[in-house]
Amino acid sequence: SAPRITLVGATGAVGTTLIRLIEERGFRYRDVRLVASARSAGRELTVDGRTHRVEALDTFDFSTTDVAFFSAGGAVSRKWVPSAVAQGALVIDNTNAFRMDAGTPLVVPQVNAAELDVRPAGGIIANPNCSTIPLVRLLRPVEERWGIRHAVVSTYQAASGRGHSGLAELAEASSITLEDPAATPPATAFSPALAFDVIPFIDELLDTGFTLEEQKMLQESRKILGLPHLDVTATCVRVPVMNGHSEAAWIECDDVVDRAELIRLLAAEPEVTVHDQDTPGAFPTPRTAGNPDHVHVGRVRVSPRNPRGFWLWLVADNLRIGAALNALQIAEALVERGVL
Ligand code: A2P
Ligand code: 11C
Repeated sequence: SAPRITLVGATGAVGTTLIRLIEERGFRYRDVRLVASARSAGRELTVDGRTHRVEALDTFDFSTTDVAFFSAGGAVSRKWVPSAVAQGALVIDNTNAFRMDAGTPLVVPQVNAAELDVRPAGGIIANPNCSTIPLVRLLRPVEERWGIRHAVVSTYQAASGRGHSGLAELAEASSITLEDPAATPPATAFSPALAFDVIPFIDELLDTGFTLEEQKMLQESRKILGLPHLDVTATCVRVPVMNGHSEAAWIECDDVVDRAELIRLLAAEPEVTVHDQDTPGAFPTPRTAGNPDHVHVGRVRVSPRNPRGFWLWLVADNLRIGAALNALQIAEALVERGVL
């Protein structure tokens, strides 16, 4: 019968997106529980037309949960996922807490769904970072057809990657700056303030000089694609966009790439729209891309000087494709396989 599900971080940017997707996709469940911090306990949220009270995580019992979606940040997952697993729940974790653990499958269903054929012994399935997911969905068919020598990526990441507080801070800082361009708006979620600026720094700094966000793109891509030597290097940049991450990628292959074939290949991927397939010069943007459940591609250009390499531009809804939708598609695949 349908699983009993629990959403941890239900009041957050990813959690509320997950609720909408459960409704839109008609995901079947026997029971749904909504969990957040003690601050939100008692708040009422609606799922499929029914009102549910939010429960506090620190007193929550997972023994009647079949699958728990965690999207309340890495620290919350590190603290509470082990006890949820010990109480018998299968956890789909949206954070960076367990992704690179050897026993934890890191899954993008369009790429490595075979990882979902059996229940993982550790009880955790990790959902990759929101910049990694759309990239690997496009790298996979390219790797299979031409082999990838390396990929160089710059990201243009939206405020919603920092959750509700990032969205609120960008809105507030924008209106303060419009009123007075010399003002110093609050800069807590982002530093400096994101309004009318771009910030080449996301997550924490590592000894290598790269940020953790940039390292995630390399390590997670290798793990998901099963290519431990894949060369991906990234610069991750926060831009003053409310929602929707973009990426510019240069991908160099082992063999010469044919643009028409490349476009056909990408367009044939599930839930991918190539904007310059039929309309030359057409491109997606975070606001105009269209179907938020697709990865959007444009500006596909094979280099005339090095036809083994090409550029593309991609846009993907980071709260959906990059987080809640990927997590729900993992759950759907588990149900389809009878694992859940
Ligand atoms: P709350 O709304 O009670 O603070 P966002 O990514 O939009 O910032 O959302 C973060 C989500 O994680 C929210 O649902 C938030 O709940 C939840 N959360 C944050 N800290 C904790 C915590 N210590 N325990 C449980 N849930 C938490
Ligand atoms: C951002 N990518 O845009 C981050 C959010 O590792 O799951 C997700 C962080 C993560 O800020």
